[in-house]
Amino acid sequence: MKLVFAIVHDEDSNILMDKLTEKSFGVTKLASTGGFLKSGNTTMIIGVKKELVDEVIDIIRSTCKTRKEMATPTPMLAEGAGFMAMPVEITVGGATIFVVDVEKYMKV
Ligand code: 2BA
Repeated sequence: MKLVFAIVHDEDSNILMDKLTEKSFGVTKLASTGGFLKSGNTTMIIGVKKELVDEVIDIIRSTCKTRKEMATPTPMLAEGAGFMAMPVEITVGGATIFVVDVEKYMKV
């Protein structure tokens, strides 16, 4: 058993949940916040048999798009005194995925 954590864009989250549940994967959706942009994103938790992890990742890959977003560096990140922070373009997503082993899985 594996646990897949997928951090995705809010706009992709509902369609991703629909596609996963259509294929009978169990999924839990959590509201989360990215540390860098300090804006909302969505974390999906999917418990799945080891041999089905790649199928889950394929669904995530085909659903979650990369996006360009603007971010303004904080003064701590800026170099030099009197720095005027200018927004910079960054690429976010499609998805940041972690796959971890599950020691025990039960429903009681
Ligand atoms: P955020 O932390 O808000 O990061 C949003 C995007 O900002 C990142 O997209 C990346 O393009 C950029 N970024 C992040 N840290 C940066 C830095 N120190 N300097 C310059 N640009 C930076 P993604 O890499 O696609 O990450 C999307 C979201 O996935 C992140 O939102 C965070 O919530 C999560 N994430 C990414 N890597 C993670 C990790 N190693 N552990 C936990 N969560 C992670």
